[in-house]
Amino acid sequence: MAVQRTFSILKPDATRRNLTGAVNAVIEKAGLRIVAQKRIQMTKAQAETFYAVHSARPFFGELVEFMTSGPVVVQVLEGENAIAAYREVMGATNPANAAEGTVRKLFAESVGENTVHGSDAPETAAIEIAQFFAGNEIVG
Ligand code: YYY
Ligand code: MG
Repeated sequence: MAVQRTFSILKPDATRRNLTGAVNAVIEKAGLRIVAQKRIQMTKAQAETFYAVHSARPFFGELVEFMTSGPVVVQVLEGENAIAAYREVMGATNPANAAEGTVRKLFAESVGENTVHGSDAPETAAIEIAQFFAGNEIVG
């Protein structure tokens, strides 16, 4: 498997609890390299676009409200098989189902406030990276 890039968000529950460094330590210990990173306040429009695939789901309104409730850290991670590797590091969407040692098991408070986002496929990774980063902001 070739070197790949994935898009990551450290969500508002992570910034609120001052956990960005602790999450980054788990990411880096897993062998993923943070090749771009910035702290932003997501707008409602950005959050709605980002999670458009979930727009018909009952939790969509709460999801957009949560994602805009405080700063987030958006990142590009690089490594072997990075998309699947980061999904492993994150753990299951619902922290109650997340494996020991995963970010969501270690830190997440609920399925809604689950600390991290990671892309689920190469196509979505490319779209998500392009939504938040210019090419020259990514330094591998
Ligand atoms: O990719 P991942 O974040 O693990 O889960 P998704 O199924 O893509 O859902 C995106 C996001 O939506 C999830 O991280 C929290 C929220 N959510 C929710 O609040 N309640 C659910 N039952 C499912 C997802
Ligand atoms: Mg997802």
